[in-house]
Amino acid sequence: MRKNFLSLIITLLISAELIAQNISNVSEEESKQIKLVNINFNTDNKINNNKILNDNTPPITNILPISPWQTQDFDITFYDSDAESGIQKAYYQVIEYDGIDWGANAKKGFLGDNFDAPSINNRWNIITGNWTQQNGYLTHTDSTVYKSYINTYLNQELSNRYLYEFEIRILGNNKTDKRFGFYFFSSDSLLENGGNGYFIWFRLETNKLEFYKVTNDTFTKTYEVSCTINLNQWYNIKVIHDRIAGKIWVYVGNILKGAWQDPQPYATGGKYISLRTGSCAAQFNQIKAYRSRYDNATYTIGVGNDITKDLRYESINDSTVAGKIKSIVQDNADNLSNIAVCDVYVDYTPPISPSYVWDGIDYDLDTISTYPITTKWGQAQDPNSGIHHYEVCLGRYPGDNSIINWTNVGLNNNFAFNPPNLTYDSIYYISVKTINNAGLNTITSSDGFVFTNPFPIIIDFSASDTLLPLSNATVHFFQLCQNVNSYIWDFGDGIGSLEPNPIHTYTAPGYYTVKLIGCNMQNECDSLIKTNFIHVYDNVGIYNYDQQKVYIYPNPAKNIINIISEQDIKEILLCDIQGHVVISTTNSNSLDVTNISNGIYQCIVKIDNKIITKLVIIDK
Ligand SMILES: [Ca+2]
Ligand SMILES: [Ca+2]
Ligand SMILES: [Ca+2]
Ligand SMILES: [Ca+2]
Repeated sequence: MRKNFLSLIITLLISAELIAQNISNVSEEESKQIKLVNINFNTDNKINNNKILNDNTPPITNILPISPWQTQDFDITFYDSDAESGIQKAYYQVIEYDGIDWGANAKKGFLGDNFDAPSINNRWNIITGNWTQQNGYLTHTDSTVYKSYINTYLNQELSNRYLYEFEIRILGNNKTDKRFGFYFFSSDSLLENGGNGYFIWFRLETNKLEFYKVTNDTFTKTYEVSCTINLNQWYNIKVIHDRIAGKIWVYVGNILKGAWQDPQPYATGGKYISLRTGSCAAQFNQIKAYRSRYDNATYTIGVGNDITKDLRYESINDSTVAGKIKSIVQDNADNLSNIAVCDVYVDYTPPISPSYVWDGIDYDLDTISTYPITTKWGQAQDPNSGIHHYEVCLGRYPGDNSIINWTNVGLNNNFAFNPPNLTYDSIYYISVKTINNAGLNTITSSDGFVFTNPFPIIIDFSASDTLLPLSNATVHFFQLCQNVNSYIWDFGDGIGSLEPNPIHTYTAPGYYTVKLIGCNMQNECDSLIKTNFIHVYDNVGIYNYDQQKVYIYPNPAKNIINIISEQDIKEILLCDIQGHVVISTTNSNSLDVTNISNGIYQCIVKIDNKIITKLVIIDK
């Protein structure tokens, strides 16, 4: 027995290879599967006389679990097995939930409608009859309509086989003239019989299941078998169509009722399917279309807002599936498996940013000078998968994590950084990464803050006098710094000091630029330069100034000596070295020395009850 079976299989494989080579329009994707199909078709009797006849055990299909959330195209792996006759064909379906209704991407060869929405989905074209959708069913309500039908687009050329499934209940009291049908692989949506294609037809009155082929909208009955359909009873109908081999299988309640093979199949042109009733009211539920696939294979499921994708919609919240992948397989004895289902949650959009990210905990700061660096941000949202956690970092530009790396803070909305020493007067940014439950993230940054020294170095200084006679050119310098504790003075004459408040005596007339460098405990320093800050003049000099703030200029003088005082000048006397008055004036601010000969004179200025004496040089 075993030997016979093995030799049979070898014979089959050889003949199958020859047959497969002769088939045109075999899709690349499933050419391997076509060989198996032909083994089955060409050896039905032989196989039925052998082991496969005894296979009444359904095959098994499973879908390998996937991660809960999908954000992009992903792979799904099917495990299929049949211990008796082996897998003949495997099928899968991808359906999607748009937030209102379940459906599928018909361009990808999938169909799914549970008829649960409040009204008929616009994927359906009502051609004739009175169709409505209520109580979770698509219903044809009028038993007086002789022909009613509704159709929808479905790309039926992507896989070699399609498996169509729907549930139906015929309503009524008698079977007279009552019938229903299913059209598939139709080339035309408007022609009454679909142009080119196939259909099956159940006649309740005669208890027949009929197979038809349609050519140029003219149908021909090709095959029929007995099949009893009771009134007011739900039936599950499955139709498998192999567009390459031309074979059609019809199951009622998972029992194969009949099969027929078109010797000249339409391999292409399948664009529509249609549900039909004749002279009956009927309820339809859960229509589906599966595509064939390799068994025990991995397939990529497309995810995204694009017509080329299988799953185009995102989950409407974190507990609602966006799609389902289903699998069903057929063994070589035409037993069908149970349907395996895999739920898919979809989120392909990153979270919506927090409304704010603050530098600071109570409001946004633009300068910060103390540690820790705190931050707070608004609640982020993801309408699909929800927020999983936040991460925060500190860096030199938005999104940069070079100062403090991304830190997971769970669902907290605030954080405090204790960074290593930040550089004073540099700008820093806090960034928050919001990660949704699907793993997508959005990075939102603060508008930055400048880190400033809490104890800034400020350099300033003054001097006891800045205009001094050479004979008494001793200056007491005073530091006016803040946050400085060491000093480096440069008096501008090549001499310096480390004293905070040094006293320095200049030894030559001139203008001196004074510089002070101040440093803090961290040896951070700043400096201030006052150019020509100290003026030391020669004693016989030039320009005089006393405690009463009396100025005499120019000095030396040629024609006029001017005296400036904040108080009224009563009298000015000019005396020679011997003390003789050579010229005088009253109630005037100037003295005419045009006629005075060159020399050194004493100028005596009387202000109120005070007398101020200055040396003046007349030099013409
Ligand atoms: Ca089996
Ligand atoms: Ca339903
Ligand atoms: Ca999202
Ligand atoms: Ca800020």
